[in-house]
Amino acid sequence: MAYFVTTPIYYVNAAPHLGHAYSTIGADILARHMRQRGEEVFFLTGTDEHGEPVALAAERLGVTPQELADTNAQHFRDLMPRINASNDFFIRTSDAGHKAAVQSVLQRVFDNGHVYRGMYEGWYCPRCADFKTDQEIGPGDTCLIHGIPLLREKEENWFFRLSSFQAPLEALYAERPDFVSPRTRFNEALSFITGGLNDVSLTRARISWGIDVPWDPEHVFYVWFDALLNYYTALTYARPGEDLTSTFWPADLQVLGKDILKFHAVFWPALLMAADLPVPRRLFIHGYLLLDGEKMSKSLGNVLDPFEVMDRFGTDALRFYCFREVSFGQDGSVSTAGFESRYETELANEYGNLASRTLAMITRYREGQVPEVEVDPVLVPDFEGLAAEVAELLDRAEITQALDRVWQRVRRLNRYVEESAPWTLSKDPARAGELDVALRSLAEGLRVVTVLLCPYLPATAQTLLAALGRPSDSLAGAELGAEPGGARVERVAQLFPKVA
Ligand code: ME8
Repeated sequence: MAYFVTTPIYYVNAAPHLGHAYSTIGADILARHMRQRGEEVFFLTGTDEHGEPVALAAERLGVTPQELADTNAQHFRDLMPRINASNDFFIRTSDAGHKAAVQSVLQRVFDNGHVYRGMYEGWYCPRCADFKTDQEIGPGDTCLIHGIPLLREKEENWFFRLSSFQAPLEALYAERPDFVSPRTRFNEALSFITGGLNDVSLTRARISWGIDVPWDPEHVFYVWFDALLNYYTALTYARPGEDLTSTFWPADLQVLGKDILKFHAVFWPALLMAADLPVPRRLFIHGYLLLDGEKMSKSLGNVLDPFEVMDRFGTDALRFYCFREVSFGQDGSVSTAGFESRYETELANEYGNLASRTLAMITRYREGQVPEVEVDPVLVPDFEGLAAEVAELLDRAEITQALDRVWQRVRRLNRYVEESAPWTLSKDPARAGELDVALRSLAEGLRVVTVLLCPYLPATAQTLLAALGRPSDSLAGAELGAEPGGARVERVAQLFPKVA
């Protein structure tokens, strides 16, 4: 089956920070898991380059918007291999293919009668690139997200008839209770819709950094419509000569932060309906990573540099930490101290030691060969149904819960090492059979948890599966006893060495 997963496309008004890495790693974990299940995956990420947020930042720096976009798009592109994101394409909204597809989809929206000319007057946040409704205005006419004064704008624009999609959107939410999750976000989006929808500006006349409106050369498209369409347009040109929309549209899962809920859960499905296109299957809305209790953001300047974190702890540790520490879907605090503590107690001591002890004992007591015996029945119930449970959780993008289920088994295996005490068994030749069972069970248990950890810790897991002599990462093999004994193992260097 085809599986299409997306991240937001990030503004190129500044360099990437941990918040961007977070969304991307979340989507990557799901993409990798689906590949393990044998699905045909397309994983998309990229950059949002038009509109006021980028134009203003370029002006402040004294460069052209295109120059700023080129520099920062490259930083985002560089982030992807550094976080080991397995994206199949990286879209830039300044790509010619994107521009052409945006013009054609929005021309269809126009031809379908969902666009009219009108006067906009109201409050606008240039950082959000958003026209604010009354509920979205803070004290003293400020932006609730950025805390900056809102601008009073009055301009003649082309409008999108969002109001006429109120009933279709209500029907969508009634028919598809899992369209948006977690549930709180579903309710929030639905109450925005039932509260009454106003028409929204589709174009801007005052800004030139954008995609030209085909039916009016004085206007460019409002950046949000240009940006939202990336999820669809990418499929039209990512593989030259191929139209991937027939295989991958509608998207199976769109991952995004709660700051952009309204655009994705309200504007986006309405826009697709207006263009006669199917709406995505699910949106998963995650929370904010907080630093010192505040949202980490470029405008607040309190960002944790993911490159620095990875230099110290490694990419896998960053991937693990973000989803272990903060439940995906909720807000949660991250800190350097938190990184250090989880790295040491969980990655190095619980998982790393389990791996090195298992490999060392097989090397020492059985000359590097996993005994060809059955797995200890005492462990079987503890692993029963685990892979199916993980798959079911990840179908719902419950990344933290799935990881927790696997980690419980890492801990179970550590207890098993203590219970079976292979070092004692090894001293008594009469207990060689028991030692065989213990070593085989540890190797097999370690293999199963490692297959399930592949999406989270791709590099470490691959190294370890190879060291266990069973390199396949297929989810079908994530059952205790799915692989026979007899593999030759190799010792590996410490997986999570001490951090200076
Ligand atoms: O909004 N915690 O781009 P953006 C968690 N271009 N996630 C965070 C985060 C944090 N502290 N900070 C940022 C835009 N993010 C638009 C999107 S999509 C068609 C256009 C993540 O660069 C999170 O996914 O401001 C959030 O939704 C996104 O970055 C916003 O990135």
